[in-house]
Amino acid sequence: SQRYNPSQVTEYWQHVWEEEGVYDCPDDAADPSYVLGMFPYTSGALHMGHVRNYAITDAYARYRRMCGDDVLHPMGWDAFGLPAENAAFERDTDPESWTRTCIERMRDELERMGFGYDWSREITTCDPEYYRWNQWLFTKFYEEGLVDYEAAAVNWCPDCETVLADAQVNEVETESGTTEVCWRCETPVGRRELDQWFLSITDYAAELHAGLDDLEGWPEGVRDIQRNWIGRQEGARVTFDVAAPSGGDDETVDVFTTRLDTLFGATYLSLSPGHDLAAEIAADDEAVAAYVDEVRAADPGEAGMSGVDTGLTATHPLTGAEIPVYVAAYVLDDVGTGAVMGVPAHNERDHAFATEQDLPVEQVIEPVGDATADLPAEPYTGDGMLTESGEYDGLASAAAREQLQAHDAVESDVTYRLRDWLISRQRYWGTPIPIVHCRECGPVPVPEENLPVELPEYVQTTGNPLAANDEFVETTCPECGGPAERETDTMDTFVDSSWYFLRYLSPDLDEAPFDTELADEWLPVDVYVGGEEHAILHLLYIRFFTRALADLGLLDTREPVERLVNQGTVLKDGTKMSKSKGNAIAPHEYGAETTRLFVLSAAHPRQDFEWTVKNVKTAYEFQQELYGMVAAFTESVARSATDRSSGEGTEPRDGEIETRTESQPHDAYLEREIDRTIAAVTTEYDRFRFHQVVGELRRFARLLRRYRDYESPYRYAYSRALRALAAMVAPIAPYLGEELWHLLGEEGLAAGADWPTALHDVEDYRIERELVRNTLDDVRDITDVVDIEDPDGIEIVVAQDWKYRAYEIAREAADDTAVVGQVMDDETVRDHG
Ligand code: ANZ
Ligand code: ZN
Repeated sequence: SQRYNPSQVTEYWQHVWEEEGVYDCPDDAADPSYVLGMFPYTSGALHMGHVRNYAITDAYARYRRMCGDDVLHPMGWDAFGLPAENAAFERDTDPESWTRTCIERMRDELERMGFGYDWSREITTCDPEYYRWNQWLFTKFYEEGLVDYEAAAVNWCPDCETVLADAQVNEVETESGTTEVCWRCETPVGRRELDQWFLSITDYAAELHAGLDDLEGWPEGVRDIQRNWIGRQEGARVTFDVAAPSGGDDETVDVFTTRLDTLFGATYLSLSPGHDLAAEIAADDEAVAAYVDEVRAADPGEAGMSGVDTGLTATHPLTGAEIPVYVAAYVLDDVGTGAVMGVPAHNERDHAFATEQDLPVEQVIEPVGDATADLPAEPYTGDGMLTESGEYDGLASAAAREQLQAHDAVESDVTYRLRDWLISRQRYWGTPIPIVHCRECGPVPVPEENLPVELPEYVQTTGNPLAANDEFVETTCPECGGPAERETDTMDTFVDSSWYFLRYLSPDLDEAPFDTELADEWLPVDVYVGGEEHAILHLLYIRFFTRALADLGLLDTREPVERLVNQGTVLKDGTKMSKSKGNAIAPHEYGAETTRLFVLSAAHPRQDFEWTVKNVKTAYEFQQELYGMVAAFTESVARSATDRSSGEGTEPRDGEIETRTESQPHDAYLEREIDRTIAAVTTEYDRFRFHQVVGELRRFARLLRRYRDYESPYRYAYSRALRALAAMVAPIAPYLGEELWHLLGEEGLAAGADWPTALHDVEDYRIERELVRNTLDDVRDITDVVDIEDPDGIEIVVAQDWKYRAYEIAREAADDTAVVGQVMDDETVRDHG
């Protein structure tokens, strides 16, 4: 029989599709459908993770296109970043040349995989035409007050010689406890004090948090990760009076607490080293000044439970007691109010600090129920019943938190764990931050007409090549015209990817980063597919940017993505497939289409799966099977036509099939099965369950084969079935689909074929299908549908209409060919009614 030769057809169809521009997306779309995969970092090679990611979006885009939508399925390059600088360094080239080479290679690989993109919309973040808009947006954000320039103790990677965002610091377990390391090179992270640029994502903390509840199209897991990252905490703000330091005015200090019920147990107050009052005290107190400096210079964790007594006292707002005021490193500058009330009896850190500093531990919460306390040796951190708390004694913690809010010194408050986004990077290969530092005017944004600030040619240095480039640095102030210096920090590359999905809409627009009207038409992105590792950084930043852009009046939408799909990992030999582990398989090793088919049929997109050659082979054979079926059919049709005209008989030959032109009663069953399969496959595509699509198609092919072997098929129904099969497999295996379509005498599947439709109402079949699926495990239970006894073989008693379905069930349950005979035998069926 005929063999399908994938490598021969791929190039041909690739060419045809390109000629016909089947992936071009019109601007004025009647039914816009925006299908997006996270654009790749330009590392130089496509890996199996990319292939899986893009196979998912491509299948879905093709499916929606066949359903009649105008589908936008674009691709671009996340092209800035440190690895290109490192690669350039190692290869003695420059980041730009390296990146361009990588892009060429990767685009070629994507095309050879048969992924259908509208390449006219390709974007590359290292193009000045792109990053100019990063700079433009930065200056708009600056005008809106969404940009801060602050001295900050920052995470510093000594190996990458750059600042790291909080989310780029990973905690790893070592023998000496947990260590914070760089996410990229795993070097232990140090601390530095530098002037840094921040984007005020915290302005949106409340909205970003609340919005998660409505993101029903996002996996619950990702929403939870974002919720935790934003870290909303309900609590209270308590105001303490502090006696004036050295003759000044009296002060108040606000603390934020989640445990207002422990207020009576506060035995000291502690300020962070960056607190305003700490600075004020340090001005006159050498010991405090020395301590603050020491902490600022220290690496994270190094300061431990150190602290310094300021000699001042604060007045407890309820008891009137005077309690000491400390400055302590464990109190963080940018959390809550930067000050805490110390409750050693009920908080771990306060307990540790009190132990170190010899401060009193006063229990004010009694455990209730089974809980026990071991005070003062250990803090009791649970809720309980109040004691030693005056009129609040005997109250439960929750009730006390509520009632204490009524006090004048207390105000209910909410804080967020989320920090502002540090975007400064001391590296070359990124978007230059468009700021000029003037001695007179301070930091001044580069005016719009002078954008982009282009990257100068690369010169290799240690540290930041921009800072070493005098020609780049030396400039004049846009405000006063005096001598000034250019900012040499570049932007975190996550800025580039925070709005790239908008640039695809109008990639060549010269007046603005994107066309607002088009954005309102196309957004939110209907489906966004990518790895789960982006749950916080990228996927939070796009939500922040979208809101900030909406507030700038550039967008209507406040949420960028309606539906999010996080694909699982491709494993090999039980571990993640990767180049560094030496277990990677190149995308083309087994042929583009076989790989796509296998990757999509292996598991639900969300799940991890194991790469096995056996299963790759199964995918390959499935292609052959479908091709063989269609080829045999079209040959036999052609043959019978010739035979008729030459007056010969119509005996079928080997591998060919005889067809009927007259319908018989049982052909209605096949018609129904075609409808049922279309309905099922449609549902599965809608749900991104491509593995179930393949499952349905396998089942369908099996049924067609049986139908064909049982009696010569009814030509009309059978060819309809094969056409539907070709159309339904096409989103997943586009070359094969197109080839089958062509064999069947049709034209241009990818270029505009409609999604197949059921001829009859299929609601019943859907119910039937659910029933069958739910009961296959225990087929004996569905006595109302099939009555099964089990002597040697299995006997199945079914109504006429159900016989093929019953066959399916029996086969899956027992895989016993004896059953087939029985079920297929109309006599048997009729005998049992
Ligand atoms: C008093 C108290 C008593 C607290 C108690 C807790 C337990 P968690 O603990 O993660 O839920 N806090 C507030 N601002 C801080 C800062 N700038 N640096 C370090 N710690 C700070 O976070 C809430 C608690 O973190 C707050 O509630 C506060 O300590 C501490 F039995 O106040 B608590
Ligand atoms: Zn100036």
